[in-house]
Amino acid sequence: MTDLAFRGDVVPLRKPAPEPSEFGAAMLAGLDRANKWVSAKFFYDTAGSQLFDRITELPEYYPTRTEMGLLQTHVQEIARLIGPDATLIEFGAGSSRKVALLLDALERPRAYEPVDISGEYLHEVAKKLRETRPALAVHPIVADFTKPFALPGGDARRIGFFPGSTIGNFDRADALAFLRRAARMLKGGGLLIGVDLVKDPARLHAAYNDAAGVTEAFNKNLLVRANRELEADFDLDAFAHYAFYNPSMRRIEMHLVSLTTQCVSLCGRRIFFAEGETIHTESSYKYTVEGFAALAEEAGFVSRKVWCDAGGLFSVHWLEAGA
Ligand code: AVI
Repeated sequence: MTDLAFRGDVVPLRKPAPEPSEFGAAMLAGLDRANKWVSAKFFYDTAGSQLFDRITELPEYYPTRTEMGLLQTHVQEIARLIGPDATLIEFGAGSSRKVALLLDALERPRAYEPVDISGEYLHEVAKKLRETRPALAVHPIVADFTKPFALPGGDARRIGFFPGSTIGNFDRADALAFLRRAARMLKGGGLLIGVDLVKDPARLHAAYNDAAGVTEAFNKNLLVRANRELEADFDLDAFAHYAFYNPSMRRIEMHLVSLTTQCVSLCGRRIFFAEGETIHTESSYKYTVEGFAALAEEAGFVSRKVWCDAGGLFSVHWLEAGA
C-alpha cells in the first residue's frame, strides 16, 4: 500500500506499462535509428512462415527448387562424405522434404536435433518425423540459433545442416560469428550448408519482386504483425514493398517505404516517418563459391566439396570441422 493510499486519497489505478516483448523492443530500438532497421527474424510468425512457404514455390524464386535438385542429385555422395552414425543438427527446422531426403540416405543416423526459436512449429516437425521414422531419436531444441545455445551432451559425431541460404540473411560479421560457433559445436563432424550465389542482377531482382505479390505480402506482414501484437496502427497502403540488388554489397535489400509523411503508434510511442523514408527489413547476401569457402575457412572449417547447378545459381558446401 502506498503512502497516498494510506492517507485515503483516491489513487488512480495505473497499471505499470508492460515490458515490451522481444519483437516490441526490437521494433522500438530499430525505428528509433536514423536509418530505420528491423531484423528479418521477426518476419516468421505463423502467417509469415506460411507466406515464406508460398515464396519457395514461386516461379521466380529459384533457390529452394535448385537446392532441392542439388540435394537429390548428390545425396549418395553427401551421405558417403558424412559417414555412418551421425547426429544431424538442423539450424532452423525448415522444409521437412530436404531433411527427409538426407536422413533416408544416411547410414544409421543416430539422432535428428532440429533447432528453432518457435517451439510450437518445432514440435510439429518432430511429431511428423517420429511418425514416419519411429526408429530415429528426435530431440527438438527450442533456441535462437543466431545466438550461442547448448546442445545435449554425448559422444555423437555431429553434422550440421543449414539449407536455404539462410546464412545470406546474416551480415558478414554475424555470418562469421555463426560459422565460428558452428565449427566449435561440430568438432569432429561437419556442416552441410546451402548458399545462394552472385548472378545476373535482373534474375535476383525478379526473385524478390514476384508478379503475384507474395514477397510484398511477406514484407508487409511485419507491419500486420506489429498491428496485432504491439498495438501499432500501421496503414498498410501507406507503405510500399521495395526490394533491389545492391551490387557493391552483393546483397538484395528489402525495405518498406513510407509513401507519405506520417506518425505511427507502436507500444504506446509515436514514430515519425518522412515521405520516402524506409524501414530496412532484410538483407539477403549472395556469395561466390570461393568467397563463401574462404569465409568458412576463416571460421575454422575445411572446405571439402561444393556442388553447384549447371546454371551457377546455387551452391551446397560440405565443410569439415577438424577434430
Ligand atoms: C530465408 N531467406 C533465405 C530468404 C531469402 O531469400 O533471403 C527470405 C526471403 N525474403 C524474401 N524472399 C525470400
